[in-house]
Parts: sequence; structure tokens; C-alpha cells
Amino acid sequence: MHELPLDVRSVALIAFMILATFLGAGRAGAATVTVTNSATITIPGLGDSGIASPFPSTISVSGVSGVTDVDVILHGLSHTYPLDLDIALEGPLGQKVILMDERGNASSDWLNNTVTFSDGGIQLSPGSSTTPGADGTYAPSGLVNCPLLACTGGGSLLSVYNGLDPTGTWKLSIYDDQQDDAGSIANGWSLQFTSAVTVVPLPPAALLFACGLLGLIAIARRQQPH
Ligand SMILES: [Ca+2]
Ligand SMILES: [Ca+2]
Ligand SMILES: [Ca+2]
Repeated sequence: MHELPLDVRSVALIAFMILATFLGAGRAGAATVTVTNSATITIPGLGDSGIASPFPSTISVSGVSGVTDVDVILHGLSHTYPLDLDIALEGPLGQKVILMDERGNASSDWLNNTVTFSDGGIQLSPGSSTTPGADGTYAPSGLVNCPLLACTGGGSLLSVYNGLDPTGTWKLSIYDDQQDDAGSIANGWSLQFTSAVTVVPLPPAALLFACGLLGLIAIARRQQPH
């Protein structure tokens, strides 16, 4: 049986070592986990002002860690007077964020929209208009005028949840604070968590490289004339 010449096997081995080093090298990244409660929320639960039904709507979270970003998505928000909406989020450790309070105006209805709240989203001010019927990503407003305990002390940054354990029950409390006009969130809401991916440590890559190097030395020694 013919043995492969040293240079061919060496090249193959070196190629393997380089590949192994790349595959085993430390890598960092991000993963996204979305948890949804798709049940319809009616705003308000009865008549044209008051608390929504259910109040609060809840999402139970488990198995998520290393949170670096939290977004909230409303699936199918409709309301004929956005200024009426007070929308408050509370995490399992008690931190509150007011997603919407005194935002929008009478001529910019929500019409079955996908509305995302994310730090760095579009800033809506009191009375500012959204494009009627347009989906969008908005910055939380913070507390302006909401009488509910669910709103008390609520901030305007979802980054308050970064680095905290998200395990437990998250609450979305919605209040319609004026008479006339009403709405709903047809397909419920989601929490979207971005987490840091575990970094693969370097030692396995170094070990693979060392094994390859030892193999190369062994081949070279066998090729030497006795
Ligand atoms: Ca975000
Ligand atoms: Ca309000
Ligand atoms: Ca109303």
C-alpha cells in the first residue's frame, strides 16, 4: 500500500488544525426568546372607561437568563382615542415601566396594529400623532397621568430589567382613563428577551491545536530515514 507523501499529509493536518482552532475558538453572540400570551385584551373591560379585561394580563417566564434587552410587543392594538390609554408593565421583581400614558391624539387611531415598545424607539409626546393604522416601534413614555397603583413609580426605560432574573410572572395593566372611545388588543402581547450567548472558552481550541501539532511531529519523525 502506498503511503501518502509527507507534504500532502502535512497540508491536510495543518488544514485540520486551523479548522479546529476556528471551530473551538471563543465566540460571543446574542439569542432572542419571545414569550407570548395571545388572549385578547378588551379596553376597557366594561363601557368606555376603566380597567381592561383581563387586568392585569400576565405572562409567565422561565428558562431565560443573561438578559441584555427587553421589548414588549402588542399584537393587534386598536383604540379610537390613543390619549385614553395607560399601559403599565411590571416585572417579577416589581420594577414598573409605563409603556404608554397621554400619547397620541384624536386623529391617529390604532387600527389593529403591531406596536412594539423598545428603548430607542420613536418618542411620542402628549398629543403627538402616529400615522393612523401604522405599525411602529416606540420608546416607553414613562408616567404622566395614571391614577392606578400599577402605574405608581413607573419609569420610561425597559433597560431597568437588563441583568435581572426574568423568571416569574410579568403583568401588563391597561387602563382607559377617559369616557367615550374604547379598543382592544386582539391577539395579546409578547415579551421579547435578548440574552448574551454563553462564550465557548478557549482551552478546547488550544487543546485541539496541540493534539494536531503532536500528530504532525509524529508523522515527521516516522518519515525520517532510519
Ligand atoms: Ca430593545
Ligand atoms: Ca393617562
Ligand atoms: Ca375611553
